[in-house]
Amino acid sequence: MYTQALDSPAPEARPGSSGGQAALERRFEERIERDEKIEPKDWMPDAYRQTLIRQISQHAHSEIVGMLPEGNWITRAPSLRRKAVLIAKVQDEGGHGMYLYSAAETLGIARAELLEQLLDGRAKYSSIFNYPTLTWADVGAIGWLVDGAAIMNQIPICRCSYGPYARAMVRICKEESFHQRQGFEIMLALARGTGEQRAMAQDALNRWWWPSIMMFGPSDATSTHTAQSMRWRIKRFTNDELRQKFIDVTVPQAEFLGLKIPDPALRRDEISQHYLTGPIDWSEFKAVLQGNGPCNHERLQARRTAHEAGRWVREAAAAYAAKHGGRGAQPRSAAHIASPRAEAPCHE
Ligand code: FAQ
Repeated sequence: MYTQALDSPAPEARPGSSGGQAALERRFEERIERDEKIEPKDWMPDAYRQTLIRQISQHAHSEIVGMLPEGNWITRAPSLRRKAVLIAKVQDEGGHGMYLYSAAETLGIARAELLEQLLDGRAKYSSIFNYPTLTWADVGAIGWLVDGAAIMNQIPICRCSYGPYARAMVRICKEESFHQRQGFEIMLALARGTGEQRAMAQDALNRWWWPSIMMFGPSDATSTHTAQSMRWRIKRFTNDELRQKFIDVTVPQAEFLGLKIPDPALRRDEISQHYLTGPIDWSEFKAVLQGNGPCNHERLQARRTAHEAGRWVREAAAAYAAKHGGRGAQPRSAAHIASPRAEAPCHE
């Protein structure tokens, strides 16, 4: 799937040669400086590899867990058209997870190990997916706000220094853009609907606004990884920069919908030309990251149940592969398909 150019280091840069490590590091830094893509078979510092595995796998887990809140509404979509669109969207998110697991695998970690980290609670996934979808308007709010935030964060990752991650992100961003529009269109329909529908849209905005703002991660002052990831050009903007871009784009959209952002302190600063929000409640963010959000338990439980429900598929695929002398006893594609949802409803 990926172009894997062999990086043949100059003789003095070969591991084991005198000064080899330092020369390899220098060469790597120079390539980053020249904005070259680092490919899977190229030499890279272990910390760079580990940072990518961490970020890409958290991203992959987010896509897969992110199927759950909206998947919850497929059977209750208000029309056949809405249902078809929602099925396609949720399926896209599953696809994004698959590309991202593939990209992580190019760094030398097995998908099974990444899934184990998710299922036993060691791995993080985006805080946003630990909130419940209480009404149909939440499906609109997720598309509009959550996919909107995801695009803002992910477009710069198309220029990330690691080739497979950057390339995976190109297609993902195109699909996220469709997702954002379908969400906005749902919100528009509700905002132009009956008083009850408008109230539903407003309620969804009230509940999803702050969690969407928090999706961008901790403030720059407290972010652990931003400085190094910016140096390595994995991240191109800081968490606060992206958060601000999202706020600036989204506030006028809420105005267009005739909805009110749930922040009494929100104001436009004429000097900086930015919308400034009131303080973010980071204690809520921390609680969600520590597993104490409204749906953390249900989300993980749903993934564990689905994984168990898919066991027979993995076993059947492995037996088939062994019988036909195929790719071995553990074919990846069948072993790690995101199985259909079988979850507790998380008060949704
Ligand atoms: N939730 O030092 P930083 C989507 C963790 S996909 C949970 O700032 P970094 C599509 C962070 O991992 C949404 N944990 O870290 C969709 C780190 O923990 P660690 C996911 C968070 O990596 C839409 C610690 O806090 N998108 O929505 C969060 O430099 C609709 C310190 O943070 C991506 O993954 C959080 N919100 O920056 C699907 C994009 N924020 O590892 C379905 C790629 C931070 O030290 C429906 N990822 N943490 O234990 C990134 O851009 C970055 O990883 C950030 C975090 C910006 C998320």
